[in-house]
Amino acid sequence: MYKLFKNDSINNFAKNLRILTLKMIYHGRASHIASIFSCIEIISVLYFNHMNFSKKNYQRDTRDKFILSKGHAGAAVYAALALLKIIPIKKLDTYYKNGSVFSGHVSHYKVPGIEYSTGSLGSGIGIACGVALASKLDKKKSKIFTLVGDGELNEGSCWEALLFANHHKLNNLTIIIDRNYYQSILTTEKTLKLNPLKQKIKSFGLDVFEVDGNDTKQLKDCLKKKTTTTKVIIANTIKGKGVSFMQNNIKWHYKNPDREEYNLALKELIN
Ligand SMILES: Cc1ncc(C[n+]2csc(CCOP(=O)(O)OP(=O)(O)O)c2C)c(N)n1
Repeated sequence: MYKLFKNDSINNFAKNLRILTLKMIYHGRASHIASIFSCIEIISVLYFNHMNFSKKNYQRDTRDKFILSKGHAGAAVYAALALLKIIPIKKLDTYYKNGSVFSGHVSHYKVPGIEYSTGSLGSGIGIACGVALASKLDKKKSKIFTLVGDGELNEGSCWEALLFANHHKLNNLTIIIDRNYYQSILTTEKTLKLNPLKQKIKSFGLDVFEVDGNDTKQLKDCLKKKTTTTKVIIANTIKGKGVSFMQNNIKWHYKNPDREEYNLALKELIN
């Protein structure tokens, strides 16, 4: 049923993630396809390349941990876990359906490989800080990663977490901001201005980098950099990336594709 690319490179992993998540969203009659497409390269680099996380070690204490703070993009993480063979790919067919464990906002309940349930924006980043501090106190080698939406930064709890991260010099923590400049119904700058974002976060003492967040090479190189405090990566992305009519078109935050839109999108992703 799932005709996919050979899973032998980050770029193919990313292509497969877009195809799988499009199918999940379409068949589940769910939302947030543009939010998912925005961060596909970020999720791909983390799971395919950077994190010490695999089918072999995902239950071990030494694994790296990923907490999706923008929980509405959960389909991308479920699909990544399926590509890593941690969950059966066929099970993705139940996504967002009654009785399924694969809810629209990411959930760890009965889903192996998911660290924490999120969806209430502004919560995952603080949780990631706590996990990183605990890991440091326990002298564990695990690295902790969290992915936050830019609109999510409207939540004050995110800024409290940034203060906490630098106070404890959590250099085992990387915070990636999916900077696509959109939130649910407007741009971030029209809703609650964030710019100059880099300077704001720098002023908290954190090590801030800016990359093209849809470029796997730039993400890989940036993730490798060593820092003495928490690393924050502002990943400039395109909301809806990969499907021409969804890119930077805010209606795709919530809209579910109809059959014609689904077929058009799939055609673009397969070619
Ligand atoms: C506390 C809270 N308020 C509102 C929502 C509803 N909501 C879901 S996604 C979203 C917009 C998020 O925008 P952003 O963080 O920029 O993520 P994007 O989808 O653009 O990647 C909102 C308001 C929520 N999930 N949690």
